[in-house]
Amino acid sequence: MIDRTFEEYKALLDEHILDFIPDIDQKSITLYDSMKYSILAGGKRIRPVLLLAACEFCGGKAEEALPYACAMEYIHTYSLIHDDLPCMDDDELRRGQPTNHVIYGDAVATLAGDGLQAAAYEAMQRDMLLYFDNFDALKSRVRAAYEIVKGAGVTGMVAGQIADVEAENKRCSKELLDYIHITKTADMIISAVRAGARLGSCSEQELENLTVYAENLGLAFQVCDDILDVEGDEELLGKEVGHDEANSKATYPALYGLDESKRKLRELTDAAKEALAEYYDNAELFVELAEMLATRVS
Ligand code: GRG
Repeated sequence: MIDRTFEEYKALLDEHILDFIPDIDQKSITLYDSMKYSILAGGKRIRPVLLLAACEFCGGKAEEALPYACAMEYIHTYSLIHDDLPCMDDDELRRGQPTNHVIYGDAVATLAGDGLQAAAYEAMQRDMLLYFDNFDALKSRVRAAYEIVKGAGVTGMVAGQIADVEAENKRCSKELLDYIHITKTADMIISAVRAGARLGSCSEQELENLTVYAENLGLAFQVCDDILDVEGDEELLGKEVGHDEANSKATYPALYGLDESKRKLRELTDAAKEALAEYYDNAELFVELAEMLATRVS
């Protein structure tokens, strides 16, 4: 049962966000500092909050899901650090702060991303080691970790990133655009929700409904990001805008125009909400989050 708000889950996450980074030797303190810099730079924490909420929605305890929620945020943060590098999107502003490589240089920023990714896997594996004598608890943790690793992996986020890089300055079909958006962005949102559901020992029906919600929310998230890159406020967003057009990126507004992109965003938001309609009194957080995203662009 979800009985906390988005802000309360975020506060719980923030309180523990550094707990699962291993104690680092003084000789590699620069690595720790650069990882910490981006982790504490002020992300919205949407993916880990979704994970914690999905866990409680299905009957689990958010506190027990923290290693997985933090792992999710470590992976997401690594992907942003790498995406901002000069060899990728070459961005100088992220979460309202100079990007990691602007502060620490390209080599350290690359390693900060690598370190965060490794810390994510270590956090989940270390937690699993604690449950060898409880097969049911171990099973849900192994399943949750698999959801996360798969969403972040070479058929998920990394596949989306390579397709995105290769689509730059080229004509992009609608089919390819959907592939990029689903893999690069939606898969991490789907994996957050599914991992949380697994940790809460979900029923098949709950998993199915939550998955449909997350598929629609994930795509809506990227369509919203595309629209904000055209008409968003740089100060409010904490990152540079106009980058997609300048880099000839494949985006919804570029292929469909702004009006049609906004119509699509509304359609996806409604479909996300509809997927959880039968849980009306327990799904408020999910519904509000979908609506909050859609209203960011209106
Ligand atoms: C480098 C393997 C690799 C992947 C990078 C995340 C990503 C893939 C690219 C970032 C490009 C981008 C802006 C995608 C749009 C969706 C997205 C991931 C936005 C950032 O997520 P938010 O808004 O960020 O949740 P905060 O900072 O709040 O965590």
